[in-house]
Amino acid sequence: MNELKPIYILNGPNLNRLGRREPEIYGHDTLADVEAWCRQAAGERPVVFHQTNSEEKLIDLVHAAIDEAAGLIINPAAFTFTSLALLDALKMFKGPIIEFHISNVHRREPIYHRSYVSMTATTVMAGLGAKGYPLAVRALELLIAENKR
Ligand code: DHK
Repeated sequence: MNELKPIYILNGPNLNRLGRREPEIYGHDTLADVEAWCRQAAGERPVVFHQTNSEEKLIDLVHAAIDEAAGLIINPAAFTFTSLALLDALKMFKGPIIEFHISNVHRREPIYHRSYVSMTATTVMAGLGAKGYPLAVRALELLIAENKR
């Protein structure tokens, strides 16, 4: 019986098209590739991995994480910059939160420069590309071990 609490890895709108969506920005790897890399990086720790284009569903997934996850990696995509409801949900999460972006949002258009999620995230990772996701899993393990929020 695995005693380790799961980590949640949540992805927001349009990331279901990763690999086919603006590959010059987001690359050619798919979300299925990302999920496989994350599960490998997590080792024995269970991973709950989701993508949704719905703000309501993303918030429901954060609520599920509140009740059972040791830590959370979230790429909220466009909801990063628009959703106070998502911010309010994330504030309830007691474990470490890594806000993750494939691209360096700070080097892009100004509309991508103000993140509501950063107001509660433990740390932000941006610009590493899709191959940064497994690095975020390893970083989250460190934050969990340090009981960092
Ligand atoms: C993904 C998106 O879909 C955009 O809305 C963000 C983020 C950037 C990313 O780099 O993963 O602006």
